[in-house]
This record gives sequence, structure tokens and C-alpha cells, in this order.
Amino acid sequence: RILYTVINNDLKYVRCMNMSELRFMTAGESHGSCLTAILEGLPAGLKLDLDAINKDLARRQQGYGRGGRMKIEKDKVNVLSGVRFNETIGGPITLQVVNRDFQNWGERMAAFGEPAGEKVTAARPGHADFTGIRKYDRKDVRDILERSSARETTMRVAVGAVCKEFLKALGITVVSQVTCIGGVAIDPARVDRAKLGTDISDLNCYDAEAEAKMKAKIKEARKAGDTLGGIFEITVRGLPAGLGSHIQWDRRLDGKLAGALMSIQAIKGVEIGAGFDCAILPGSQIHDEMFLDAAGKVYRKTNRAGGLEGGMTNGEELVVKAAMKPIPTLMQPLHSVDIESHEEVLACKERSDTCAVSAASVVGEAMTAFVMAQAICDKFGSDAMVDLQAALAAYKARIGKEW
Ligand code: EPS
Repeated sequence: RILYTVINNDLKYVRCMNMSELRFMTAGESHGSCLTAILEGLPAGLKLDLDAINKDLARRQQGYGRGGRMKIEKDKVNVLSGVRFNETIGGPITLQVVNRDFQNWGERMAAFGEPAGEKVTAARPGHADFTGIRKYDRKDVRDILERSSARETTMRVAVGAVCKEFLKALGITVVSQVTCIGGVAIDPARVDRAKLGTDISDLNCYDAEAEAKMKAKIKEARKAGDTLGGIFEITVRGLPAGLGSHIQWDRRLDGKLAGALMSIQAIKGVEIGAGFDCAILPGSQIHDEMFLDAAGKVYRKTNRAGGLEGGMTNGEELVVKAAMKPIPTLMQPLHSVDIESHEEVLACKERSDTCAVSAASVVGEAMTAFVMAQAICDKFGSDAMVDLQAALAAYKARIGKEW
């Protein structure tokens, strides 16, 4: 990641900013033996709290509208590398969650031996099934659905929880709320934003009146064998101004954030700040005017930019929303095709959720936390926590001096 260059006969180096040092990868099938993630690039010397990771895993499992699987799993993380005596040591952090349901799937998910169990051949519209079997030349839709399943987000949440601990050590918090389910929206005026992150609700919704209607809507959908999508919002507080960059397209933080959120299963739209309203309202009602307080410090009365201007954090709260489509596994299945018989059939029915928007909001926190942690490591270096904290403090002191 270091680029060497010769300047005036002297060997100098510059850090290559486009190749982030913080990265992660997940592995595992939905009904396989376990799920794994490797997170590499966090500084050494970060104190980790195992309970904080497990708490987020449990939050992801919650939510009115979840299916039978969540009654089987009690997701708990095993930390297999990169941490000693509660602290990161700089090496890749391996995280593992065992699938309890594997006890019921061992034969059908065996790595070797003869195939067992019925093949899945009726593709579900809206899922990876149909394109997946053709692209990867598979004859059983299970070969596709096992990996495309949102069960994979368990590991994103584990990774995100570690990133949240890292951010917390730097005074940065990531919280979320569900703002809409199946067309039932919150009234932002009824939401006490100071309470976000306090987990007071089944649906991660902070407008009790809207939440009751959302639950009724989910109940109705379940009865009808249907599914529901919705919208969640992520807020990040305490970010320094200047993460990301206007200099190059792939360093713009809004692009990275949108990409990370769009990579979550079933997410079809992302809005930063006022988002699509920016296309409707005139500039005078969109841009966040700047004012000076008594001490000569800049402040804003609005945050329609959602904390990002020119691809960089601007020091305001970062606010981003994501829209989730309804889960494609319907108990009243949709019209589809059978990949074996080439006939028109009804799509397969896998046990699934009626609505998983509150779970997705926890995954959204995780992906946002990862992108913010990555931006911080990019800017301040990521070998040792003390060096990173010193660099961040020096930077904050510099940019805070005048304004
Ligand atoms: C999920 C586990 C899955 C589903 C859901 C999310 O478990 P199972 O397939 O055994 O019921 O509940 O997966 C999907 C919605 C999907 O489309 O694959 C989880 O752990 O979040």
C-alpha cells in the first residue's frame, strides 16, 4: 500500500490513498456449519468488548416479522484471531458464528459425499436464484440461495460491531431507526432523536404511534402470505470534518457509503441527507447556510446535506437512509419457472421472514461503521491506536483553531 517515488535523488514514499487498509470478507452458507469473517487493518491496541459484538448480533435477530429461523439461532461470536487479552494486536481478526440450524441440515449441506435432500428447482423472482444457477452452472437453486441469503449479514454485523467499538474509542457513535414499513411512515416530529440507539422498540422505531401501525401491517401481510419492505435511517455523530475527499471519484465518501449500503441484500435505494428532495426543491431550500456564533465558530441551522459536502464529511451529523424491498420468499408464491422441467410453476417456498427491515437497520449501522472506520484509517494511519489517536487529535486541533 506504500508507493515509493524518487524525488531529488532521494527515496521518498507516499501512502496510496485509494487502497484502503481496512477491509473484510465473509464466508459461509446460510445452513452451513458456520459463518466467518476476516477483518484486517484495524490498529493494534483497540480494547474490544465481546458483549458489545454479541449485543449487536442479538439486535439483528430481533424484530417483529422475523421468521422461524430466529427462534433456532442464538448468534454468538467466537473471536479466533487478532485479539489477545481484550485488545487487538494488529493481525487479521477472525470472527465466527456457528449455525445452530446446521444440526438439521448437516446431510443436505455436507461438503463431501452423495447429494441428499430434495433439489430446489423453482426460482423465486426477486432473488439471486435464476441468474445465479445459469451464471454458476448449478442444477440446484440451493447452491445459490445458501450464499445469497441475508443470513450472511450476521458477519457484517459482527464486523460492524468491532468497527463501532473502534469509532466509540474516538468519540464517534452510529445509531439507526426504522422510518417506514410497507408505506407506514414515522412522523419525524414525534421522534426524540436523543433516544436513537437506546433500543426501546421491537422494530427499532422511535415513533410509538407509527410502530403500532407498522406491526398491524406486518401481521396483515403475514396472514396474506406476503412480505413487506421499508426504509431505515443511519445517523453517525462525532465525525471529524474532512473524511473522504473531493479529489478523485473513488475517494468520495458518499459514493463509498452508498455502495456499502447498496451491497446489503434487498437494498434498492440510498438517500444521503435530503436525497431525492434535492431534485425537487430550489437551491435556497436545500443548501445549509453558514452562520458565525459569538465565538466566531461556524454553525448551521439545517443539515440537508446529511453531513457530506464535496464527498467529505463536513462535521455535521451524517444522515443516510436506505430503502429495502420486500423479501422475495412469499408464502403465497409468485409465478415463475422451474429450472429442471422448464415449465411455468409457482416459486419455491423457503422458511423466511415477513419483514426484516429492523434487522436490515442493524446491518446498515454495521456497513456505515465499517466505511467510517475505513475513512479514518485511510486518513490517520492504522498501525497503533495511540498513533492514530494522536494524529486525529492534532488534525482536529488544526482545523478547529480558526473556525
Ligand atoms: C436470515 C436467515 C434466513 C432467513 C432470512 C434471513 O434463515 P432461513 O432461510 O433458514 O429461514 O430467515 O433470509 C432471507 C430473508 C433470504 O432471503 O435469504 C438471517 O439470519 O437474517
